[in-house]
Amino acid sequence: MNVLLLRPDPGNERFGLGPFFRVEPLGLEYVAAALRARGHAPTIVDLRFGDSAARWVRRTRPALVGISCMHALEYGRVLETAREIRRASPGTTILVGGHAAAAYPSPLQAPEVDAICVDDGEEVVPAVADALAARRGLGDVPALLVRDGEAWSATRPFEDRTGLDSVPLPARDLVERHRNSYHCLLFKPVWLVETARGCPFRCSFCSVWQLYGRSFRERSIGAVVEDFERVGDAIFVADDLFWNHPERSRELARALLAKGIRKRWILVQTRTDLVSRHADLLAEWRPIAKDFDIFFGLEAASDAGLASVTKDAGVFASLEAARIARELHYGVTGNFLVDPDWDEARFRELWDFVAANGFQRAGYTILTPLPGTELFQKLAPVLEGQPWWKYDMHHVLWEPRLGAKRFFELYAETWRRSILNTSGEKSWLDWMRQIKPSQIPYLTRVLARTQRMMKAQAYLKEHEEAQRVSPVAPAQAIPAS
Ligand code: B12
Ligand SMILES: C[S@@+](CC[C@H](N)C(=O)[O-])C[C@H]1O[C@@H](n2cnc3c(N)ncnc32)[C@H](O)[C@@H]1O
Ligand code: SF4
Repeated sequence: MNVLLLRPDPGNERFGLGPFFRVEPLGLEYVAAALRARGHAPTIVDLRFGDSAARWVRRTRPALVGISCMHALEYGRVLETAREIRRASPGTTILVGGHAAAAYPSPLQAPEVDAICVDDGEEVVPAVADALAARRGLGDVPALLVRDGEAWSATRPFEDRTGLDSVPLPARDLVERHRNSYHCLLFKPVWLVETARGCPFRCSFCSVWQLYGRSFRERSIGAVVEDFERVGDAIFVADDLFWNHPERSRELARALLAKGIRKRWILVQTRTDLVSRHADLLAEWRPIAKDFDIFFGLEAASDAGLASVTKDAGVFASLEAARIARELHYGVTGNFLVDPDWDEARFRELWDFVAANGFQRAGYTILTPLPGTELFQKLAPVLEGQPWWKYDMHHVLWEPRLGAKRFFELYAETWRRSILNTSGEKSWLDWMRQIKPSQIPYLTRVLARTQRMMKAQAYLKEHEEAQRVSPVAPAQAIPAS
């Protein structure tokens, strides 16, 4: 059966990581590999590159279209894409899945969607395709919400989480035509690789552990080594918590080294306390890439700030992790949270911490209650009516304590302290010296877009426009704890 898998254009990449991290739809590639293994014929289209969903429907004549919804900010665009497909091919079954769809499916329960996958896709999507091919209903396929007219019903959940080795390698060939467009700042093209899925920690703002029930699953060493061998020399590792299992990570490093695998660049995400306890493990991994960056959830400038988001690690771990990583010549990058509840002193505390500890390579996100989290549930009455496109961590969803104008002035000032500010510590010329001349136009475009994050007016303009349609609740509406 022909199956069309779509990665929609999120439509809101004006702030945040979107413009300078554009990576392949790896989830769809695993789903496609699973479909092939069952004899189906998948096509993947990345709509961020201007393709039209309707044109691909006419071209591939699919019986099933799968649309991925990874981020909450994409709900609106996913529904628009579903409507476009429905118009182009009314008889095609439309299935939606991905992180945000599974974590909080209700915004997608609309007439233009036929089913929503509320778990991983490797087992579910082939089972949907098999059921459609056999003209059976979807009631026997696990982990779905299925629409019947206006009513939605849930099918049985999985008894066990899908083992990652059930689909050892993703169908990367299906996105190869986009390869030269996938990039992460200085590196282009890049490949996205997954070695493990999930996280056992419990940070209050994070949707990952809440979706996966704090589980952590690993791919076998053999599968990861093979994937590393097949991809190019710049790798973004998708895992939320790299090095989580030190023995397995050590074994993986040794297996990669034994095969002679070396990369130009690797980026991994991990926790500060993990790194602060495992300097030896970082030493074993270091030779695998010429440039090796770590993205830490630094979150806050004080132990109290970290405790308030249940980070279960203190500032000492942040400083130790940075020290160890720098000594081993890793690039230390990370992210801090900015809370709309802050007063001026909290901003200054963060600026001082960043300056004192050299964290200029960090980014800053506005604390956002993500759908599917307890925080979202708690704040549901305050959030009512806020449009999903604002869930990009650079908009406010209720009135900040300092008022929107002052808050965004201080937020923009915070971003001006990052190395992405081309009028700051690292100039445009410093950036250009790091790349090949042929990449100058691309990096110039990306950096130019990024400068919006340093301008209070850019945030305020969007905030005021949104206020006219969906005003935010006052700061006093936020529950005290
Ligand atoms: C890679 C990634 C990105 C990439 C984009 C990747 C892409 N191709 O589009 C980049 C770096 C650009 C990015 C940006 C952002 N991201 Co992001 N991202 C991730 C990350 C780390 C990995 C996703 C991944 O590829 N996993 C591996 C694959 C194999 O798994 P998967 O995608 O989940 O796919 C499986 C299932 O979901 C399902 N599935 C997937 N698609 C489909 C489709 C159908 C039809 C079906 C049935 C099933 C299905 O099957 C797959 C196999 O089981 C996740 C973390 C996570 N755990 O999800 C965060 C994550 C999704 N991102 C997040 C955030 C917050 C952001 C940003 C807002 C960050 C920022 N500061 O700006 C921006 C938003 C960008 C934008 N404007 O669109 C949050 C999402 C929060 C939310 N609920 O909205 C996450 C969960 C990270 C976190 N810890 O908070 N991101
Ligand atoms: C850097 S990675 C985390 C790496 C690693 N798992 C850790 O926790 O250290 C993801 C970061 O995105 C930011 N983030 C995730 N969910 C968020 C939310 N709901 N609001 C604001 N920022 C968020 C946090 O700073 C989080 O650390
Ligand atoms: S922020 Fe990081 S450590 Fe915390 S729960 Fe999410 S993935 Fe795990």
